[in-house]
Amino acid sequence: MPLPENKTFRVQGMQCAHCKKAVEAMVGKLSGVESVDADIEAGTVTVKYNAEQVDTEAIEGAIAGAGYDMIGSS
Ligand SMILES: [Cu+2]
Repeated sequence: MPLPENKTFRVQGMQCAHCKKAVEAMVGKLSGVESVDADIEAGTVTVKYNAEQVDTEAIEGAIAGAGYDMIGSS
């Protein structure tokens, strides 16, 4: 088993607990995603995932699908 990767995405437009839940639910649906933590204050979404099952494009797509704009990642 490969070690899970961690990536932090900078996301614009998350403002409340509902936004946090929406993003976490959308990203959490992807198979291969082990955990998601959206931080409203920081404007970041930290995702732990298995890179053999899911890629950053799919994660970015899920964040966009929840209605938020990605402004970068690290
Ligand atoms: Cu909200």
